[in-house]
Amino acid sequence: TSARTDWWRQDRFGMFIHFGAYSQLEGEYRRADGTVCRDAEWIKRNCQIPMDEYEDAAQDFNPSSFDAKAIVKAAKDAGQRYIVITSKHHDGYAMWPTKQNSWNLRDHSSFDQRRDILAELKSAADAAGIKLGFYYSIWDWHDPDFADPATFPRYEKRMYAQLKELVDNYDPALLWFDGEWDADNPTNRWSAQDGERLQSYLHGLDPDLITNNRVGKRRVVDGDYGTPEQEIPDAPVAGQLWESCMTLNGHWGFAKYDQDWKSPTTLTRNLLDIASRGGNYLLNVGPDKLGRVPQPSVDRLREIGSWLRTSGQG
Ligand code: FUL
Repeated sequence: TSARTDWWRQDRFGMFIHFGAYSQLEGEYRRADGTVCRDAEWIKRNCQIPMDEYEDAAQDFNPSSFDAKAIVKAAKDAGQRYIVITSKHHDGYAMWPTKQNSWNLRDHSSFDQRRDILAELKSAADAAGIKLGFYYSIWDWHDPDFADPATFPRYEKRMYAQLKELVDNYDPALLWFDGEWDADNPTNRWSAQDGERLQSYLHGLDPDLITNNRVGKRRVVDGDYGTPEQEIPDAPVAGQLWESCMTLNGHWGFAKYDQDWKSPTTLTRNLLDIASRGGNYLLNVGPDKLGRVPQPSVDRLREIGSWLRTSGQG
C-alpha cells in the first residue's frame, strides 16, 4: 500500500457503469427466423450477431438522454465516491472520439457529434468531488489485428495510443482493465510481461494512476488491487487491496428483460460485509440505449445512501 492508493482505499464505495454499443440492443437480438436471443454486453458474441448487423445497430445508437450530472448525483446520493465507466468493452467500441479508428461513439452512431460523454462525466465528477476512472478491455472483438498473433503488435500499438488519449484528454484517476484473457486463443497471448510493460507505460504517462490486477495476469503483483467479481472473498489475500464488483440485477449491461433486482437490504449488507473485510465495493449500473439509468437502480442507490446517512456512516 502506498500514498498513491490512499484515496481509493478511503473511498470504499464506487459506481461501475457498463455502457456501450451493446446498450442499443437492450439485451435482445431478434434473428431472421424470429427467435430471440438474450444477453447484455456479451450479446454480440453469445448471440453470434454478424459484425455488419452489430455495426448497423451501433449506427442507430443515440444516447441523447445521457445526463452526466444526474449520474454523478445518483452516485453521490448513494455514498459512492468514485465512478468507473466502460470506455471500451470487449466489442471494441470506444465511447470517446478516439483517433485510432472510427468504431466509436463520435464516428459510428446517431449521437450529437458535438457531445463527448466521457468529457461530460469528467466535468460533472470534478464539480462534485467524485473521482473518475475508465474500464478498458484488452480483448477486442472488432479490431482485425487483435485475433492474429502476427498482427497483434499493430493492435497493441493502437491500444497504447487509445490509452494515451484517455490519460491525456480525461485525466482519469484509475484504469480498470479487463479481457486480459482471450477465449479464442487458449495460448493466451497477453503475458505477464505484456502487463508489466503496459503498467510502466501508464505510470510514465501519469505516476498517480491506479490500475486493477487485470492489467496483467491477476497476480498479487499485477496492478494495485484484486478484482473479485460477483463475490465477496471469505479470506482476502493479506496485504493485497481488493474491490468486489457486483451487478444490481443479473447483468452488467442494460437488459430490459432482467427485472431481478437485488434488495436494498442485500446491497447494504454487501457493502458492510466488504468494508468490514477491508475491501472496496464497485456497484454497477447499466444505462439504457438512451443513456438513462434504470429507475430501479436509481431507487436502490438512493436507499443505500439514506441507510448510510441515518446510520451515521455517510
Ligand atoms: C468481465 C466481463 O467479461 C464482463 O462483461 C464485465 O465487464 C465484468 C465486470 O468483467 O470479465
